[in-house]
Amino acid sequence: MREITVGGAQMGPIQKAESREAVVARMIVLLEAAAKRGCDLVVYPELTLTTFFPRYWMDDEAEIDAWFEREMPNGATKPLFDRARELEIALCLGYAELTPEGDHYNTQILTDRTGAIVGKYRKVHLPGHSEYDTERAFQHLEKKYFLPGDLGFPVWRNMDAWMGMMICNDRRWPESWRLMGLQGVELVVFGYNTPSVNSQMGGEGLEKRLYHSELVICAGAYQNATWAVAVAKAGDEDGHPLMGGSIIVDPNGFVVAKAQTEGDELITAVCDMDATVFGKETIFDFARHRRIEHYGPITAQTGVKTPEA
Ligand code: CDV
Repeated sequence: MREITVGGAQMGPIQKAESREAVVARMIVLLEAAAKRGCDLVVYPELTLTTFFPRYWMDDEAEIDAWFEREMPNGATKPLFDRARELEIALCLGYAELTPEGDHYNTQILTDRTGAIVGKYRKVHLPGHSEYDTERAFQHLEKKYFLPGDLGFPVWRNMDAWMGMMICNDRRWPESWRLMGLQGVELVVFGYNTPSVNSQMGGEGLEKRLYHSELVICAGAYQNATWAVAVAKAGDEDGHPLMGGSIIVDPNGFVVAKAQTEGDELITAVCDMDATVFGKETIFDFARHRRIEHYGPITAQTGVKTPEA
């Protein structure tokens, strides 16, 4: 058995005025709880350190850049990294990254148990729009504030397991999962900020939004015989509700732990990496069963082309 005890550290709302230091203090409370429950790895949400700022239209470059981190760890997050190192707990957390070249990404990092960063992922599937959209109930400006990720979907050897990362909207795309599945991924970790309301269809309802999230995570985990840890930032951020529903899913696609609140809440599960082996060697033995001669359009085209087009 190769057991890793994983903690999903769901974060409650972060208001626009809240400082990174205050958020990090909350993250450390969850980290301490994770230590008590024997966690080896703790996963935090997408853009953990701030409110979900892509809902706000901003033109001023300095105002935009204030939401971004120029290095990781930095002054605000050092206490988290220090405490994690003392507790020998690996971390995964998302943040807005501003590179020395001036590029902006929606980023997530993975550390080992010594606090060293072993992996970095930049969100590939950016949802939303780049221009102000008068038709929406609220804005979702990820395409304005971030570049699409340029690092692909790698996996990393960490704690004797193959780990991969994605961020939020990536979970809805089977391609994200498969690219890591093709590298033998055993544990996929990610955070999300999903509004409780569909900005383009107010009547959709929270239940359906939670269902779709769980559906794609369970399917991705099953179809690639991998564990998955999905962690929300949830609750009401300055009048903008985000859904909770953080889950840990096993390689058979079953939910083994689920958050019950929309606040700071730790979910945990003991995940045996060897539980991925059966699926990988039987129904999802890719080498034996995949038929790549039919898959060309998946990388050759983006939009739909009906046969008569
Ligand atoms: N932060 C996100 O990527 N949110 C999207 C919303 C906009 C649908 C998501 O897929 O949850």
